[in-house]
Amino acid sequence: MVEQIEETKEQQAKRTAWWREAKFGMFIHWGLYAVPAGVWEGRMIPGIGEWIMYRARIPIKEYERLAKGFNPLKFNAQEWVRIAKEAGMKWIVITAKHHDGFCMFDTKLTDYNIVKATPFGRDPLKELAETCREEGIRLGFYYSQTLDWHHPDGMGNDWDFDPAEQDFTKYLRGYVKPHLRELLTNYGPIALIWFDIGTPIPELARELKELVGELQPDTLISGRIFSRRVLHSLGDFREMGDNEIPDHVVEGDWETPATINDTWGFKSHDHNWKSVGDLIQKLVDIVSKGGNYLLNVGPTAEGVIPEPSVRRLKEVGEWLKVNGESIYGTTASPIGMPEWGRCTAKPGKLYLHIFAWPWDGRLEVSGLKNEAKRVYLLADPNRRELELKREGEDVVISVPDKAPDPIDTVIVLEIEEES
Ligand code: JFZ
Repeated sequence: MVEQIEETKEQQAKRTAWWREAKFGMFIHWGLYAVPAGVWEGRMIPGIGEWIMYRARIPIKEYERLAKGFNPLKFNAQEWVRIAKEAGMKWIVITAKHHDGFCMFDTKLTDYNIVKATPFGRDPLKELAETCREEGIRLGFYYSQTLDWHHPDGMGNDWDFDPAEQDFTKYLRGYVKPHLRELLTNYGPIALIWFDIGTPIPELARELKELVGELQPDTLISGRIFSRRVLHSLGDFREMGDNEIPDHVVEGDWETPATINDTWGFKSHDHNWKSVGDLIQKLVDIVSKGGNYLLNVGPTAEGVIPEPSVRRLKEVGEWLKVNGESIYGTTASPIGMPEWGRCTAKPGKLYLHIFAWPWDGRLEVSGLKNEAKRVYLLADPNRRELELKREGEDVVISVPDKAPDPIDTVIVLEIEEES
């Protein structure tokens, strides 16, 4: 075998550059689980929608029947990509195969796929890949490499199979790897593979990484390729727990995958939508700590992104149209987490994100190491200067009485650059 030449830090940084700048992406969990949408035999099944097969211990033979009723005629790749773009999202990650084992793409390895097993008969990933390319948005595939409740040698299904008789290595080498070959050959350039639930065997995880590198050297790999304890040592970025936002600045490349209600895969009775304010502040919070926000939508079995999600994403996008400069391409806060909100940075500029507007017109900024030069509201096209003065260790900015944007008003503070 040819010796693997380890990538240098610079090479890795080059591959990751777009992702570091992009900050806000769309996760899409879409599969057969959208058909029962959280309800099985008249019972509401607790937990996340895409886990229904597991939670209700649905036998393979019964779950398979869902495919016959899966005909998402309202699926429209252009529409989905438009929703992502209008939200200000820069990349999309969609489930190619989730834990239920159903393939949302055309594959020669199993007939248990959307083209062969459903009346729909189309390959939505192909349509999405083409549209993304036309629209200049990057596309990545989620692929469940460890759990597969449908494959006799995949992990996790102990109600149809006897785990003692399973051969995981055979599954990974004979099924997962050929799948990746298809996904990284038939769909053009793929921005990233979002592996999930760490492969328990390091050697096999390494084989997956090598295969991806061989097929598409620029493709990024999520931190969940390998067990969580060693974090992202094999992936290109670290994956936080679902919806987990760290409480301080975290060095290195990382991402928070997050739900917009309480499920990933569509559930008909989950109406616990996060508010627009919450979504914007979460995005800012994550970016101020150095991370990316991968926010999920769960389309229905008809192929529609639920309207409450669409509406919220549109409003986040409107905020980003005005305030995007303070998000895209920024780095983490150099002044920690101020009481009034959050901070993001670019060379020579701090973006002060005010969540809690000062009642007395005085915004105090502590911990500044560089000299403050001038200050203005990001939303002000005329960039009228606000008054700025030094008070001991702090800088005090005179701000209007009322918050121009009660969710997050961004103030730009220009600072002396370190030479
Ligand atoms: C996984 C999946 O099981 C789930 O269905 C969904 O796709 C989500 C995005 O990822 O769930 C996880 C995996 C890892 C952690 C939490 C949930 N973790 O490391 O905290």
